[in-house]
Amino acid sequence: MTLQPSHNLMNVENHILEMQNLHPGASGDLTSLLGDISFAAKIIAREVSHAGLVDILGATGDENVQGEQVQKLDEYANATMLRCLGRKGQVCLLGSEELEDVLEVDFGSGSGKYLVVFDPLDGSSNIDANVSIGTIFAIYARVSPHGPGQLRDVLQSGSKIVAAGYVVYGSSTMFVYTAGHGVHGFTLDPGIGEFLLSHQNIKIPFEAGIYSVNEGNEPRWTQQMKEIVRKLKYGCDGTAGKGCTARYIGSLVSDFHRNLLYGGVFLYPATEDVPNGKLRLVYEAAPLAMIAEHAGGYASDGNGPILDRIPDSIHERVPLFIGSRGTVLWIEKKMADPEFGAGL
Ligand code: P6P
Repeated sequence: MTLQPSHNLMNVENHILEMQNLHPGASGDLTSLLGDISFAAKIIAREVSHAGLVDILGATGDENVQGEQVQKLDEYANATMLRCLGRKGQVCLLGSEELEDVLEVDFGSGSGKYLVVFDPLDGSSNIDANVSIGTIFAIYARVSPHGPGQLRDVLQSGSKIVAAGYVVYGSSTMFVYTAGHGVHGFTLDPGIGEFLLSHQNIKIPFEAGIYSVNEGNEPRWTQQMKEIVRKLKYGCDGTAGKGCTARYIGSLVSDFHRNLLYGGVFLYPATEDVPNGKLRLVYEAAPLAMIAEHAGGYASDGNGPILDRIPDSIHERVPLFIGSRGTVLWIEKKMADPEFGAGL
């Protein structure tokens, strides 16, 4: 009897190493950086798992650069990512959604060739209700010369992302990433402290069976957006019952992860009062767009690919339509049609 590959236990570190072997001459810096991120994820997962048991729930009373209440777990996750990343000189810059400015990193070597941008704990307003939350990250190669990183290293389009991923702290903790060779998911076994390969080469269904949007914002949508969402409910041919089912957790990583596995589309449109949408291009939309596209999906700002957008600032917000390729392309096409929804 021969051992079948499917019987092999694969942890995330070994998987990343296998991905590195696809790049002869790779220095190993990206591999060790991804390993540092998965290490930070395990530490954050431990704190999230017993947040209700220690006095870490609730807000710190501070506000972050986004003007949002900083939850103690937010602070802990941010500090953990900063402490774990770039310890070995791989990094020239770190950018956190929780920090106003990027952090130049130069542990003396000044040669860090990568930078990491991350949202340390997205969906944190759900923490006290024990709703699943997540960490989002993306790794870029620097464009500035030797020395500490510079702002222009961050203001690159998502198409330049070298690796991206997220951690979802839910009924189980999962680490999902791509380094350009498929999207792969790992489930944390807390008993051994390892992320084990559980979802190899994830592919998102071409058409959405789920739509995720905050319908409470509907009164502030354009007529066109109202008609787009109506069509999603009734099926694109208008037949009631043939459309998508609604699922909205209010935690981007959780909504995205479910749609990635089952097929779905997440929408956060611009509204009259939030003309650029709510979600951040650098810290949320671009990393997830990289994942979506490498799983066969698509991400749009309503006009074109999220991955083509070059940020003007590190906290720039964008409308976001992400998930099943066929459905997101249909939304983009309808948004380009000035007649669509006009008669309502
Ligand atoms: P709304 C959480 O605060 C977050 O940034 C995302 O995780 C989530 O998708 C979105 O905001 C929810 O926003 O306006 O629907 O509560």
